[in-house]
Amino acid sequence: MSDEDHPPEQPTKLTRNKAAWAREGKFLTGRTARPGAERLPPGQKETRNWPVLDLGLKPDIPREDWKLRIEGLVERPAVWDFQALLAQPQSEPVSDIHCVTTWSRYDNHWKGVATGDLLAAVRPRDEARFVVLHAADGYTTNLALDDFAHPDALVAHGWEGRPLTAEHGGPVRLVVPHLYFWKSAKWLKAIEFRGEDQPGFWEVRGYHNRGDPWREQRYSD
Ligand SMILES: Nc1nc2c(c(=O)[nH]1)N[C@H]1C(S)=C(S)[C@@H](COP(=O)(O)O)O[C@H]1N2
Ligand SMILES: [Mo]
Repeated sequence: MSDEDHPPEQPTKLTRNKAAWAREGKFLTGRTARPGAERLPPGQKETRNWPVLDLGLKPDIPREDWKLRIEGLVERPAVWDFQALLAQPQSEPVSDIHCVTTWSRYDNHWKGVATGDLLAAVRPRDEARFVVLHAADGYTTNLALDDFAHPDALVAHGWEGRPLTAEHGGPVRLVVPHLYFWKSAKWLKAIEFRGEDQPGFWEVRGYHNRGDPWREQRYSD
């Protein structure tokens, strides 16, 4: 974790509840499903609205002030402002959200830079195996490089034809739809490429290191 990551010191009610759920295995059904065979992963329910879940700090970052550092084990480290983000190839994937608290939301139309295009721009070195996402509220989450590079994953600034709202992590968040949504860091400020894994905010509080909803990887054992 870099010196700049300062998650809230006082556990909130939500933080305490979610850590307790991890200890108890709340929401686990014991079933598994194959992606493609069923649309809804085990233990999930479809919702039509879009719940807001975060640590409660809600940074308010104007697009003009937003910057993304892309650093660590890459050939071409970069700092992108919003204009630089828009100058990259833009993708508009459609994907489902699966939150570990059991809601799923279908058919989200995103706009942003596919992680594959970001990787082509910064060129991870051979030793890079993991990614840590750093957010403006002090939140962090970790991904294997292969999960970060998933064809549906993107650095998103738009949702349903509009700018991504601040409550959902705007101006810019990560979206990694094939994993539980806690891996999709809101208010993204840095992407760090590493040789060693480094569990993030929820991963050190009992959540699964990978978080595959199809295997119901909600919590670490
Ligand atoms: N920066 C940041 N990103 C975050 C979080 C957070 O607290 N801070 N919470 C995660 C969790 S637990 C979930 S379920 C989703 C919720 O995203 P939403 O509020 O857009 O639904 O954001 C994830 N990304
Ligand atoms: Mo979550």
